[in-house]
Amino acid sequence: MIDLRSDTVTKPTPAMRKAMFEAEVGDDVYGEDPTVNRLEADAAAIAGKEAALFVPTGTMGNTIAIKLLTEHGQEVICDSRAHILDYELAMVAWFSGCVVRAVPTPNGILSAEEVLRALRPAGPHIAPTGAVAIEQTHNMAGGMVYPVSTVGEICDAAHAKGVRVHIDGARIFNAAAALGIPVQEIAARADTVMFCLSKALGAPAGSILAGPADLIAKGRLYRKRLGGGMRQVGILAAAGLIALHDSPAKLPIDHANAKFLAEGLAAIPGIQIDPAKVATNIVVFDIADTGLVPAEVSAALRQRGVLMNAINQRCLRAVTHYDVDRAQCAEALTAIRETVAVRIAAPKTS
Ligand code: TLP
Repeated sequence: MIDLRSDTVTKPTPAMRKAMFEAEVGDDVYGEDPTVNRLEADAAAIAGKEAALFVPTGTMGNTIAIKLLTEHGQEVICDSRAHILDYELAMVAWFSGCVVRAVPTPNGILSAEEVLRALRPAGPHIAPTGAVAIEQTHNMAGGMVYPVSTVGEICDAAHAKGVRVHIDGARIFNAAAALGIPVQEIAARADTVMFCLSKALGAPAGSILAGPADLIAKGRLYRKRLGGGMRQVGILAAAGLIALHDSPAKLPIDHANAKFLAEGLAAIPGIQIDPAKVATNIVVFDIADTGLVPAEVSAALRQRGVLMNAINQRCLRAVTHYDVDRAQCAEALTAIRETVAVRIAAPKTS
């Protein structure tokens, strides 16, 4: 199978498996797992924040961040296709008692002006804004990257109104690779940042939430409350350390493969995609003009050994990662080309 459904499907590398086998461990709920402690210290330094917390998933990291930055009965501003809105089981409402103020954007990237327009002060009828969340890179918008200046402008605008900013940086290392700058430069003015070790960086599980020491200390308690106190989890942190230190340098290969896929897709009749906009490892393409629906194409591709998810009524998403090489991307392109061509060639029955 050529699995382009997500970079979450990456398998741990031999180096990760070896490190997991040899990991020194302790009870992390007592703060006694030396490997977790090392991972959290290194992650905080890389994020440029005072402290970091190892959490099982990106969803838990985002959930804790929103809880830390808001009070019950507030609003959280994000763009209308944000992961925290569409794919985290309404955690903003469930754990933090807030509602989302979704701002539609053409490409997933908010501007400071849009954030300022959406910000709501307290009033007799109004739930005030508690936090702003931005997604770097933006998943459903095709791995779009926020320019670092825009991140800074949004943070400054929000802070001027007393509102804090969280970065859902599940793929912030992809953004850093695309921008050619360190992660800490992207996250510098945000209050909290979450990033995943388990996606393109390849760890089997685990994410990081980084921010000021007092918030992260409180976040540790929320993690426990959510059932995320994981005991001898240095086994996973050992893989996380390799993900953190060794994997980022390899991301440009995934990005080049995504660009290759996008260019190949753009040449297929009926498929809409602008390869110039593909800057990281996510390729979202529109197949509406082929007359097929994405779920059908996804099912047909599966028959040919290629896995890709339909993400709405028009689009499929392909995500490149280190377990899919250039030759497999070329095979995937052939499979798509032939799947779509069969339909275009077939006479319409209705
Ligand atoms: N994204 C997954 C699916 O949930 C859609 C994927 O395959 O891309 N923030 C962003 C921007 C994400 O893309 C994801 C996962 C998360 C948070 C949540 O991470 P996990 O899966 O570790 O909870």
